[in-house]
Amino acid sequence: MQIFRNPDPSQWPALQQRPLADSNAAILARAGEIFDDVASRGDEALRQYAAQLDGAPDLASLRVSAEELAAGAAQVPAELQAAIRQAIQNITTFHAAQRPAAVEAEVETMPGVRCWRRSVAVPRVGLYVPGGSAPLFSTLLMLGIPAKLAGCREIVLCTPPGRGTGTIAPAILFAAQELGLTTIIKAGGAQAVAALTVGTASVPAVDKIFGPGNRYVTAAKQLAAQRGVAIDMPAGPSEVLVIADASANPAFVAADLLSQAEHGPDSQVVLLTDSEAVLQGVVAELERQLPLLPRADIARQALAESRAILLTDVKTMLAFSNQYAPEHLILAVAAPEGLAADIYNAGSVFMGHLTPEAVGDYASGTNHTLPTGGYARAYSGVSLDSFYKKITFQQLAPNGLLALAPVVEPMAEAEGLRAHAHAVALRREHLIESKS
Ligand code: HSO
Ligand code: ZN
Repeated sequence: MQIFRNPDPSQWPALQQRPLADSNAAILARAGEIFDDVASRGDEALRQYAAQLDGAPDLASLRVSAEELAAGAAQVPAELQAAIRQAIQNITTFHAAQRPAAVEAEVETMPGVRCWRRSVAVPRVGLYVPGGSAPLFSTLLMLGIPAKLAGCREIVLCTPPGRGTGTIAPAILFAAQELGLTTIIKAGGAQAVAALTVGTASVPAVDKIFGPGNRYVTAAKQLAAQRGVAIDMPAGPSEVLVIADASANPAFVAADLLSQAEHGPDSQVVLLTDSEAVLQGVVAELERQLPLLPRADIARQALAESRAILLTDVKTMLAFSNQYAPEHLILAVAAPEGLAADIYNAGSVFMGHLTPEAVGDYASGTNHTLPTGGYARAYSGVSLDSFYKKITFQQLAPNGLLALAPVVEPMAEAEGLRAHAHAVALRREHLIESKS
């Protein structure tokens, strides 16, 4: 880690820089080519990319069959099955508590003018779950559970076929089976996002696309958004910021930093502490724990770009953190409850010494699809809300129309929109005539 001691606030922005995503233009251009190809050749293009990019030639079908789903799911060891079931239960419990009222309280804005709002599930959603070196079946839980709870009519899961095998990781299939997802497509990368956007013979088009992915997936989601398909949020490399006071356990803090670092070489890890002893303890623990990890190479690259910063006190650390707006914020302090109210930029917060980020990544109940890259300044993580939209309704009684006419008519005239004024005036006159 790079170490800084009491940097002047004028230096903070430089210390808060995320690793730069290089050559976004080239990636966007390539994603655009793939997009157009899938739009014109459909399934044929998906098969070709599966062979070319995923190393999965000769896919019998792009869809996972019911037999394949059952057989794959059955391969998951009993202990992991039980763990996944418990995680599903916790995530379901937390997200079910977010259920909005189907119809919100009706409001009478003026006598005879009633307005209300309904929460309606996004009808068709696409869930993207990355494969690759570590198939993150936990991400399927984080997306699939709220999609099911919201009552989306069609849920399409896309995940890349395995290299050489063309199969999907058993844990992903087991999670899909537990959630009752049946439309599972063997497609990854930009081509999967393109297929969800335009639709192919095997892949239904959807209204909103969720899920993390590599830079091609992220670029393709931008292209999907340009074509009118909604996306969950702009995605970037994962990140954690830890605030540690003198009460922190350096081994715990190092383990938390490493759990972020092992995600990818571009993961961002930031340690803030007001204790020189904790700073040195964490650095020593990182050196001890790092070589023990199977993904040590990845974690080492991420750590090389990461920062440990000594600051004077908790208030200063919080100010730094709010400016940085971390995806994950761990409060490794004696009394985290006192700090919660002062946090205004963060994706998800982990309170106290016994609450590692890893529990939220898998099973505490909160969602792990969170805003990165500073987007926590204005975006929330995925939640049940992400799978709903709100439709507003209004209905006027005669007295309502008569009350609104003298409001709307002059406004419409002032905007030069005579037809608007007329639509109200006609009804007003009709009411007055029918009364007399
Ligand atoms: N920390 C990741 C989520 C994850 N961790 C999945 C383990 N598996 C982004 O929030
Ligand atoms: Zn994680």
